[in-house]
Amino acid sequence: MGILNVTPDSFSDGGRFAAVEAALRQAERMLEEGADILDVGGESTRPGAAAVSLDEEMARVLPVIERIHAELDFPISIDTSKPELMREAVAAGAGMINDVNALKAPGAIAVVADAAVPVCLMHMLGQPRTMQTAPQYEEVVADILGYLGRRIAECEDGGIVRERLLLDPGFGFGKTLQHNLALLRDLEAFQALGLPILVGISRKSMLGGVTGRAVDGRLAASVAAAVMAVERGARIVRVHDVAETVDALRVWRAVTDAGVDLN
Ligand code: 9MG
Repeated sequence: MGILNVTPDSFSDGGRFAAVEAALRQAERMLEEGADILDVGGESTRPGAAAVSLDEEMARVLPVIERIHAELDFPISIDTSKPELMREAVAAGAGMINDVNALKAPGAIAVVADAAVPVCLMHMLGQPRTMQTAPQYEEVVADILGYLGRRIAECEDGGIVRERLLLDPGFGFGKTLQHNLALLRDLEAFQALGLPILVGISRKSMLGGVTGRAVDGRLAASVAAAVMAVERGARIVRVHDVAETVDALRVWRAVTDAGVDLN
């Protein structure tokens, strides 16, 4: 899953039309590099990020989704927690919803039940503005497994069929470095819930915590983490650097499959 952020930076040189064209070019590149899904988002979820109004988020992402849907054969996921935008994005061509808030906004479950598209439920402790202030768990893996299990039940009660759900432990969302490392080490435990696992680790601060590198120096760490996640059962990895991740996963796949047909 390639990440396409549509943020104010993308409008700085030439306004919204230029931003849509730039987004289309970025999408084309990620498709060529081997991404299977494009995740389009208009509100940053980084710790401390400012909230964006519904109107602004819609104005950022809907023209981009419409244009990419019209031009490319590329499954699009909408990264949002706002039910109104989920509905409009699906109408504009998105075929999946990625919600870091696990459909907790009022009305979100009903919108998704109606839209009948796959949805990723991610765990987050707190809200982006405050989530990194001393997050605490009794036992991080068990606590998040319990949370996701409860969200699955609430979604099913609200009319979303289980087969449309994906799960994400939410690396970096209300977790210390030690929590994040434990989650990656024990990612296989999430297979117990019987649903596909999606993870986003690309360029995140946990990798800076281990390597001491700034965001633009975390490529090797991101690729290594993606391979470890897939090895532990992740079905989708959400990444900035598609070409490098695809190459690494091709090597992992070739080694994993080697010798299967020998006997
Ligand atoms: C939008 N977004 C940012 N980080 C993410 C992560 O780790 N997982 C998912 N599903 N979405 C994310």
